[in-house]
Amino acid sequence: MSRSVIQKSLAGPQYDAWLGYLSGDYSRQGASIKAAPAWAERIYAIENHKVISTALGELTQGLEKLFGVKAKTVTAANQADEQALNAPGVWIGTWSENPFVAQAFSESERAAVQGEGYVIREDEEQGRLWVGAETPQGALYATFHLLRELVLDQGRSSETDPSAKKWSYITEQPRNALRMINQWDNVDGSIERGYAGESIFYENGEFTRDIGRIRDYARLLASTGINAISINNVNVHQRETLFLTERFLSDVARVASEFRDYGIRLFLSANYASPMEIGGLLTADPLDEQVREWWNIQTAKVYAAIPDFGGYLIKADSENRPGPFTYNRDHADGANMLAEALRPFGGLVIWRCFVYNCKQDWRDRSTDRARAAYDHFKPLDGRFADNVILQIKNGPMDFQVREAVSPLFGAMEKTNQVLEFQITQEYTGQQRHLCYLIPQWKVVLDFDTYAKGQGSEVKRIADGSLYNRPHSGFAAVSNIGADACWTGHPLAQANLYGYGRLAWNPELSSEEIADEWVRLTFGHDEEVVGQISGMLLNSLDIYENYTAPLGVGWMVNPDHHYGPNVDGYEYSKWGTYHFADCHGIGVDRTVKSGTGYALQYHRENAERYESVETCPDELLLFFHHVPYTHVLHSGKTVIQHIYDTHFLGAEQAEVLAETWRKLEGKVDPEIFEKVASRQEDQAEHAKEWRDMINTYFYRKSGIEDEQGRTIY
Ligand code: GCV
Repeated sequence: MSRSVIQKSLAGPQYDAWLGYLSGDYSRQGASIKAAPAWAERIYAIENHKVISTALGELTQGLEKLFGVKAKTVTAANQADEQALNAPGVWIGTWSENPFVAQAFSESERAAVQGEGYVIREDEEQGRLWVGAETPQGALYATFHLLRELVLDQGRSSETDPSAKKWSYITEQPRNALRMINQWDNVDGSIERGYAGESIFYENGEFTRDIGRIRDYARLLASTGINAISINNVNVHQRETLFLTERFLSDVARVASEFRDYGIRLFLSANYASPMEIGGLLTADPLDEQVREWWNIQTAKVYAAIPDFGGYLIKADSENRPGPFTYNRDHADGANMLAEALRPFGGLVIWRCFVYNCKQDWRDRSTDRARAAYDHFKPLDGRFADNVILQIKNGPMDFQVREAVSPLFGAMEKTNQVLEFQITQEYTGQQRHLCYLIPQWKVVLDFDTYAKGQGSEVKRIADGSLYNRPHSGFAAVSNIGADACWTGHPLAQANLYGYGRLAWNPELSSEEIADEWVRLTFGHDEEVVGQISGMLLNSLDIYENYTAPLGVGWMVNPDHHYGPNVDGYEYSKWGTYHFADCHGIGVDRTVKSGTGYALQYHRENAERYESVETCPDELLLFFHHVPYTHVLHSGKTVIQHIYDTHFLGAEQAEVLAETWRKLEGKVDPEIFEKVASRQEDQAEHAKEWRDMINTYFYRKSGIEDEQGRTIY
């Protein structure tokens, strides 16, 4: 079956995700749809710009789905015939190209929003609404914001809710300049760490012909505020290396054009060894003239095909990928070479800091993977070109359910940085378990690094304000694939949605995002909203409860990373250890007796983590090796904590399944079935986790459970 046939059959609530505008039979339940506002009868978008046309299309479609009204559209093409310039309507445009919109706002209102920011104002009496921005992208984001508020409005009662009609006056400015998605898709159609089917971008070694699905993805992303995407895996294999060449550039350009319509800039992951693998050179030494020239020429070809190309995302000297180390050069040498090639075109190098020795010898107790990124990159602060951005994972290990925050945040004041999250649930249940990740990301964003004293939170480093950096923002690994609901588990859509919303505004709370997403996706039935939001908000704690305890991480099966295996990584070549034996467990990362990692933080945090007395319980085993009888701040011993959380987590997973079952008949039946079957699996799998972990630690420690529950 060809993709376009599949796509037609995909239409429906799962596929619409949060952009259904309450058009499904089930999402209408609980909402008494109000009358369409007077302005909804006509949309004026007279600017000749693709992104403005997109905004016009989105608004027309959204209003029709929500209110059933088909607005008349006034564009440059039919403006002259339009007599009713003073009639009720909505005006969308930019200050410079649309004088009607510009006139509707005062100078100070206009000055208050730049770039992708926007203002919306309604004149209720005249039945008019203005949507204005400095750029077309701003106008598009405003359009999605307006539609979102209109949908949310259907669940608000204007008599009782003072916050009703939040769209009458809106002014917004994104906090982060770069709000990026990374696809880990391979051209053979597979996705590294993908849990939602095959790639929507590629099949059988070629770009897909189903550009419609890519466009639909672009609109989902843009609706949350995403403005950049890299479309291939950071592990760039042989065939993808050719994306920079004539063999694939026209395909890349086709995809770029779909994203461009939605204000999203396209990037490629590039293979550091390209000059050798496809350029016929004998070296990829960043200081070699021929190598530099090769990148200059090849980059110019990319820009000839895609004039607004974003730049290169690079994973180098990491997990066996090539990089400058081969030539005794460092990351700054490598990144700056690419920066030089991209600079004439305004392009960026996004260089990942996920660099560590993946073959640590178990006898070597001083090497610590957690230290690696800081040790490699901190000494290079100030050496990177101004169009290089370092991309730093949220934690120093690898997207575990709980780990410390990367100490690189706050360590490099002269370097552009973006914060990398993982939306795809590699270590957090692979979209078979429910795990709403926003609360995890909030912990990272709100973490105070003390880099410039109190108030130096990670979110202020990510947004560039703490060090006044020209480039900064968020990046995250996508969780979508060709699955009908995009994300395998329908509720995992909330993570994609929430990522975009947080990248736009990191002050939003997990609760606000959950409430928004549930209402947009499922409608306003209060029981549905309450139960699903509750499931989302509890899910991270539940997952943490039955998996690796107290921040130690990694107790998964090596390679595919699904399911419990306490010693999987303890006895493998990868060197990620928990050091559990019959006496105790945990990694000593203190300065006093361990790897010294704790000292990578600024004093306030370094001291807090160094001492077992002040280290927070949830990270105890990340920083300390302690006996099982060690008493936590909670008053429990480590071993009793392990038993209790694992029994509790398995019970809670069962409750998630039960809660969902009660929603039968209240949500779309296909979504219902899909979630129900995943929740059943999760409940079963949580028991397996519980038993494996409890049994392991019972047998190691020989200590009985205080409550005498079954431990094998
Ligand atoms: C794309 C982890 C994952 C790898 C991934 C890597 C990375 O190690 O398991 O699949 O590779 O992170 O972020 O580069």
